[in-house]
Amino acid sequence: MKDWAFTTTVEEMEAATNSLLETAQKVGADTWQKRVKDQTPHCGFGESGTCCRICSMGPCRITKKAPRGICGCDVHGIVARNYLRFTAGGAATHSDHGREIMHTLHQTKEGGNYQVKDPEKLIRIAKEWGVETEGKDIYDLAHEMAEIGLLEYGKPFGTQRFLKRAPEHTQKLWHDADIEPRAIDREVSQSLHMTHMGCSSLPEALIRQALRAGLSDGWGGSMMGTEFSDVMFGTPKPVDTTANIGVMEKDNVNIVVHGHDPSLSEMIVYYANDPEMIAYAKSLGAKGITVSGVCCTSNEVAMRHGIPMAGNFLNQENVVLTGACEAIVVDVQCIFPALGPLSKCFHTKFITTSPIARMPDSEFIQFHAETAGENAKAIVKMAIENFTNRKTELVNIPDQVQKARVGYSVEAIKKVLDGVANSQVDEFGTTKPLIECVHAGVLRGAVAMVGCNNPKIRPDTAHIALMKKMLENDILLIVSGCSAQAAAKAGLMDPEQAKEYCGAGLKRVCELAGIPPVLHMGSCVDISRMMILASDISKDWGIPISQVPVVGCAPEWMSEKAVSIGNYVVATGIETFLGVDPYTKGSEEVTQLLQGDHGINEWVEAKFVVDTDIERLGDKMIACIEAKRAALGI
Ligand code: BF8
Ligand code: SF4
Repeated sequence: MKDWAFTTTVEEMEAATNSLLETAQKVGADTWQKRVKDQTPHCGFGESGTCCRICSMGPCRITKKAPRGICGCDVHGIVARNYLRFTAGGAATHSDHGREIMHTLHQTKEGGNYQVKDPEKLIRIAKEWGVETEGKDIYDLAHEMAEIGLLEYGKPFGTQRFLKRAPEHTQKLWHDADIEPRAIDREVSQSLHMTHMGCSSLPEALIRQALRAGLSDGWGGSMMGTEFSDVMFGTPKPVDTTANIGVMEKDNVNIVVHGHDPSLSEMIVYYANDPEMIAYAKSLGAKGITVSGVCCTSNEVAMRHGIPMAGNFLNQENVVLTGACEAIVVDVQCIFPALGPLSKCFHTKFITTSPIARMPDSEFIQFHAETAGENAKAIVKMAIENFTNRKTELVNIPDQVQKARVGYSVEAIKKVLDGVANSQVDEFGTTKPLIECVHAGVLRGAVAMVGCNNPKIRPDTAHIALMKKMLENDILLIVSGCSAQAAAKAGLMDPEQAKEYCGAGLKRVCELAGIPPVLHMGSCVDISRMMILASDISKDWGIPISQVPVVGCAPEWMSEKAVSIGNYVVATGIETFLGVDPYTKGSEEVTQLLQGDHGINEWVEAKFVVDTDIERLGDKMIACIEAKRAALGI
């Protein structure tokens, strides 16, 4: 076994959390750790997906004695319907985030709150979409592209524009399986329609639609979210930052941004750096202003500005429990309603900003693209003025920080890996150096590790254990979402230290390219970046995506978004490994469709592998990568 002495272990992180839980007890605050106990054991029908409440003749629960619901639907129909609804919720959520980004793009103007920071990328996408760019003002082009992008949500005919980015083989599989996503809203609506009482109960049809709805997210809404965020806020490049709870600073005004949409956090970061604001903070006794992040909003601003990452999903209460958080500012998704009452136990302002995520016990400052500057300034000011209300006796910021290098967009990965081999690079670089490393066996393959934390798994243990196992086996990691933050908190993105613990091949690649062995590709909508990378590798290599030694993994997932992601990753031809069951075990038929050799595997050349034993899940991932290598004869 390797010596991972430099890393912050899960045990150390837990000890830090425990010291914060002592404060919680002192102030009488409720925490998720306690609520999990209150909710355990969970409902067995819910867990196996065998409860139906989509009409008021029910709820119907399937047992041996009662094998059908009142309408006659069997367990397979009920489980598959629940699975499709789960997917549709996620596809809607990611895609609506993408839609907000397109609306923001429509508001861009020279000298305005939002501008075009990567005009080359905008022009590149415009050309891809067949939009005339010659002689056009960049803002006219941005607005035109925003309108076209918004039509992807509701256009009456045709399929998603970005599907053309996939290898032809993949496009053909999608076409033949009848899962090419049409308008995004249509796929979500149709999923709800199909699962309405008295519509589909045939598992195969429901699972097919789950793949299609997932694809409308990954190759539609999420991809637009990612690509046009890059256009407005810049395409990420490698940048050094820090991670874990110790990034909060005792003597500074601490503003924590949480959620997903970078439109808000970009503005907060901008005004927190405003000399006028810093001077104001100093006038009230602080040394400065520290913005740090939680969840995917954190990933967005870390990737583009090196803003430190305070923690991931199950750390969101911890930032308030430090007693040093002046404001936690949230936009949408993955925000615990618990933050309202929790913030009331401290001086913390809990500021909600989106009509999509309204919560009790918060201060609502609606964020509009037109007034974003004023809104952000008001929020930063409110946080500064709250500094003097701190209860100093409650302040406890555990001293845990790790260095992390982040910012690996597809563009950045291609660029840095050109340092490893002397391949010919075209205008935007190629994935050939990466392919050469995999071909030669210097790298055995790659794992795209993504997703959340879930109290069903000791937080971060699965992410970190699996990552270590992969690194030791010369398997490169590309990561996003809360998985990325788990890696950063542990120290696995430290480019100096983490490489020491890799297998010899991976270590060499890291040294030559100057990269950490775990590459932070962004937030969860940025899993679309991984799809583009996989497609480019497949095209450059000349083999289908399903033959590339790459697998996906979400070991601690919890949200509907994660299910939608799982569907589009698998549908793109990437075998996907889950450490938490997606509420399908109640139906053998649905389980076989998703996990067997003769279900979705026959349509898209990949399937799900579910194993709640994390050690075994890791072994299966390595075996899958090695089997792909053997099949290629490498
Ligand atoms: O979209 S990984 S807990 S923060 S859902 Fe949420 Fe899961 Fe974190 Fe980002 Ni993704
Ligand atoms: Fe029960 Fe059928 Fe209504 Fe579902 S749709 S609640 S199974 S009667």
